[in-house]
Amino acid sequence: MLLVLLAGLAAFGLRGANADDNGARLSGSVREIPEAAAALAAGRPQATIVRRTLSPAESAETIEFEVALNMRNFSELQARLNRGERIAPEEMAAKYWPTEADYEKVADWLTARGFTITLEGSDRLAIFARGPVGQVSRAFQASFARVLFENAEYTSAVSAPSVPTALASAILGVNGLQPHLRPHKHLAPLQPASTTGNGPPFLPGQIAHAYNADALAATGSAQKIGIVIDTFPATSDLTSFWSACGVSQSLSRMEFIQVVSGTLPAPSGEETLDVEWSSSIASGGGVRVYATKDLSYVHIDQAYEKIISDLPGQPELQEVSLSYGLGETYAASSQVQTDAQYFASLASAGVTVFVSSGDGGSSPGPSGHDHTGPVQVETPASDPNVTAVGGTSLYVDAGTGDVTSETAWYGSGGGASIYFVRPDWQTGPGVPAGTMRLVPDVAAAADSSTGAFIVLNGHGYTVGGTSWSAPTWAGFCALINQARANAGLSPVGLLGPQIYPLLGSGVFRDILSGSNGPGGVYDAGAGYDLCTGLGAPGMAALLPALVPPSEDSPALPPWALGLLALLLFALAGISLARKRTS
Ligand SMILES: [Ca+2]
Repeated sequence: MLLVLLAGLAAFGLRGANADDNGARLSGSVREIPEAAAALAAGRPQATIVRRTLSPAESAETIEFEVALNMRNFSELQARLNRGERIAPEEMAAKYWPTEADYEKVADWLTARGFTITLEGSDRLAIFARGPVGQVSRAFQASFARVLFENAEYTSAVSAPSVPTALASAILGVNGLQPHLRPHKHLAPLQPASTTGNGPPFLPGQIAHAYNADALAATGSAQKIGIVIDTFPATSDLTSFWSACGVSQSLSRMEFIQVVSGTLPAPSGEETLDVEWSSSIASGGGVRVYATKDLSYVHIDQAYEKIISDLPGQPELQEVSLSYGLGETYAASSQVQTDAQYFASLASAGVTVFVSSGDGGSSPGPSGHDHTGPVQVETPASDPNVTAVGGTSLYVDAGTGDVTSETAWYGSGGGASIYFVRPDWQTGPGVPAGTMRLVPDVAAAADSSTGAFIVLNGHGYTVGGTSWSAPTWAGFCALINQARANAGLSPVGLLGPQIYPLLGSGVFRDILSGSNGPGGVYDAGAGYDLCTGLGAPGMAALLPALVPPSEDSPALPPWALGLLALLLFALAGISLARKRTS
């Protein structure tokens, strides 16, 4: 009986595989990869095909992939997000997230092709699955080859996948078929260092002073900053850092969520910088680290899924900091669009996402750490539903710690997106003409030569990169959101529509000089610029500007209202007494 059943299933599987007409080609799911000779002729470092035929062992290797589904009414959703609207998960499910019917149809097809579904998102944005390379190649009718990229070899698709025509309208793309395409960390190399007086390597208190945040009452209390990165920092490094920097923070407020199973890599700097700095700028708040084991897009997207599904139970999680990216011209368009659906979903929930703009200036190469690429911005910083954070070179007075000069850092990523149209809120003095989304939105200290102090593996280091400015901004946002909560306001949410109207009002330190060179094509200048955005924060002015008096909240503080009530009561009593005596 069992054998008959198995034979029947096998026959069904075989018939199904042969019957698929895969009439819908998903060209945006992969990027073309030239043969080695053609790449050499093109003269730019990029991925190349080294061998077209896979060994049996390579074909049998497991590959993880993600079938992303199309959201509905996306332009309507984007228009609402641009107006700063919040949308409840129930409405997202009813109007915008993919339908259950589409989801089931695609999931059934994957299961019938023999794939193991590894994660199903509550938002139905993607189905994560895995299977042997040979099986993926047959099901999606895509060719795989050995590909060389950044001194490592990968098994990657070299032709676009296709799916049955009946599924075409449901599917945005199949991501993960080119595992050599992955973002890089925005971290400049580490140099041994110890703490000093005012000046590099900077400590969180010195940066708070430089950005006028040191006299604020808010500490980020009842806020949690989400960090997505491949691994966890060592808790002993966190406590050593807080101690060395005089920061009052506690491990009890640090939460470590392993998104992808397996052995996590050892801490290497990025995870440590992100957590040490966000937890110190907002020393009264918590941090939730989502570890993805590596920076493959399929795993990073699983972290976004996890955050979105966590939100109903984690109302304090209102800021997210991401310190990685990849040049837009290197990325597959379906991956960029898939991530756009995640960022729109996070914005709909009022989560402010900060993304480092990159360390390769106006022309990041494949590694992201030099200026060898074409003029381009990086994804996901270019997404209109995140706040792109650029970098500056910061100099302070050794005695007072007051800022003496702040200029654009030559590594600061900036320019115009090739994927995203410009949101209507991105306007103001200095914003150049054009129709595409501009990067960055804001900036903070990032230059590694005027860098940040961190403790890694028990030792002190100086680091830099926009990986520093992004968690700094996430910490500042936690202060803003705490102040908003105290005033009875919802979290600030998507920052763009809130901060561009403030351009020219003095709440930002306008960065006037420097460029994102060497060879950089943009210069800093008056107002908005493509190196530092609106500028660096002046928190003592920015925070109140983002905490307006609400219509619901009383115009007088509670003690004044109490006094007023007592006074009225007393007057009423006097009036009553007069009536009685008259
Ligand atoms: Ca400027």
